[in-house]
Amino acid sequence: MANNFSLNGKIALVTGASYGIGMALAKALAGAGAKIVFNDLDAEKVQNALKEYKADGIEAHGYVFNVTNEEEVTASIAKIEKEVGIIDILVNNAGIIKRIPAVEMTAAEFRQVIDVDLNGPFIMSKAVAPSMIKKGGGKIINICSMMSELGRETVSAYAAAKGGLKMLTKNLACEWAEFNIQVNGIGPGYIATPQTAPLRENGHPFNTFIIGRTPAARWGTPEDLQGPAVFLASSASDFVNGHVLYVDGGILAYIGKQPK
Ligand code: NAP
Ligand code: GCO
Repeated sequence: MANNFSLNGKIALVTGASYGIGMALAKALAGAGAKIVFNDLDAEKVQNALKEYKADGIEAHGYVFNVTNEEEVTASIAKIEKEVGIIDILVNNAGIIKRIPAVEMTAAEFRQVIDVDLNGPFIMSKAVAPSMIKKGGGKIINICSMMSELGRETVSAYAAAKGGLKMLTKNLACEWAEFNIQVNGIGPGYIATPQTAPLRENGHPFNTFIIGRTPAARWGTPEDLQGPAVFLASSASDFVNGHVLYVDGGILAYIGKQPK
């Protein structure tokens, strides 16, 4: 059974993995035997991340490109295939959020979030699929969100993007299953990373709110997502397709605590 979770001989590309959830997922896939490729927008962050991976005994391959730029993505995937090899596992992790009331959000700000969080995963998936098909299969994991299922004030663009990413996951799963490509999602709950730092720090009321709204009564950590990622990246999930695996401490199962 352990072999079913092995990623020995596989090449995994994790987008936006110079820190945060992406780095944790990359480290998990490396721990299961995968060779790690990652990207970021910023060359210095890539260099710093390479040192951090190396300190963990991981000889990662870092690239600088923007997941929303189809030309950059196409050229970078070709470079990766030449320098490292064909990508077996793609984790579409790179993402942004803008917390702005809808009435104040500009169309340009809305488009920017959609571009990174929804168009980016499409562009990346479209770029790696041809080689996966030639190779006989692959795994694509899209990092969705509680906002793939729920809304809240100020995150209209992000919720629209992550809701769309859930449906993109299901659609690509249907379209590429015949090529033995499994496309699934991970839907993290509220995870302690730089992206959520503004919600956790300086006594922000959201911190208490989310702990009360989570049956596990804590913020998640990037490490909480590592096992689910290895599962969806491995042959243990070869008959799982079009599924979003929520790793949320029970948030989506919970109506909320009865006031005392
Ligand atoms: P984060 O700390 O903000 O890290 C995001 C990463 O994506 C950074 O490395 C960032 O690089 C990179 N990135 C952003 N735009 C990019 C682009 N256009 N091209 C390439 N890389 C880009 O976020 P996180 O908390 O680790 O979240 C990672 C993913 O999980 C996101 O998709 C997020 O929506 C999702 N998620 C997070 C939570 C949570 O509670 N934290 C929960 C559910 C889902 P730069 O630093 O150079 O900008
Ligand atoms: C927010 C948070 C969330 C998390 C995550 C929850 O402002 O509500 O940033 O959206 O990032 O997506 O699953």
